[in-house]
Amino acid sequence: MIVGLGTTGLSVARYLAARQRDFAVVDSRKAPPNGDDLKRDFADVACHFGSFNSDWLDHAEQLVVNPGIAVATPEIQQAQQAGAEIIGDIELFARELGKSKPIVAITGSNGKTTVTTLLDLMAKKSGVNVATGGNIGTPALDLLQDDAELYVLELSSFQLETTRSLHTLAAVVLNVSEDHLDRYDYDLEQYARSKAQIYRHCQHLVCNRDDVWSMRLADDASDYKSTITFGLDKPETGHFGIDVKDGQPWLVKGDAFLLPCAQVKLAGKHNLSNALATLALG
Ligand code: UMA
Repeated sequence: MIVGLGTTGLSVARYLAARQRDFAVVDSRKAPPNGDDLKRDFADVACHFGSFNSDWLDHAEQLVVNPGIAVATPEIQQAQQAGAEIIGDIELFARELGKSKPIVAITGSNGKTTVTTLLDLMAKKSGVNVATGGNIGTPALDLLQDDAELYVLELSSFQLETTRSLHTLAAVVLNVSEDHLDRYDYDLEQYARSKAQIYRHCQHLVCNRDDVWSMRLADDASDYKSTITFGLDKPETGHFGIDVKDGQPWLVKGDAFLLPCAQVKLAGKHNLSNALATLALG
């Protein structure tokens, strides 16, 4: 059962249809975004618009919930109690790819689109056939058509809430600040913990020395190969930061000087941090 259409729900419909899986769609809006596309491309698929049809949800085996809909929604909770598995589109993506391709995942309250875009450009400049999407625009499942060498995903806390099996080569929680707290009972800890999912099956954790939550969530992770940190101070060997040469600040890795900060074309200290995060992921 696809719960909530939008761009995500439509990508899930395409994915399931391509694999000859049976599905239906519910959306609590009478005229949901992409409703016409669904009816045009999947004329035979059962859909119910205007409410979360509990009759349908309670009989579903699996709900693929749109990130715009809280899992705490009573009808979804009731379906879970009736035995339905609750997942999201990123979980389907993760189950499809398994460990077959390298995936880099990026989350954080601020800067995730910048870091995702920079990493995408960095991979392209290096000649890597990269597919980039997720919260940034192209829904993750649509990226599978590209058969890329590398997948780069921007993930929101909403997407991470319904993801359990994503195996990443590298992942980062850039920072955690008060955002979207209405979906987390105004509890920062609960919001931060949803982001920690990104480190669950990650080989190389990247975390931000200047952000308490990023460091704490990485500390709590288990089963990984390495941790690489970034921050705006002078780093230890193997980590990323800023050091001074001839009176000028540079982006550095350990004691290797990489690029004068003045040459970073994005303005602001936060973008030096974003550039360092990208280098660490790269
Ligand atoms: N719906 C219901 N009942 C509800 C709420 C929503 O039925 O109570 C339905 C709506 O009618 C709609 C669907 O659920 O059909 C939700 O549509 P949407 O536009 O919110 O979602 P999508 O188009 O699928 O877009 C989502 C992300 N949106 C959210 O997480 C809110 C997009 O991130 C993302 O680009 C897209 O998937 C592809 O992966 C946008 C965003 O604002 C940019 N993200 C937040 C952020 O960056 O802060 C998290």
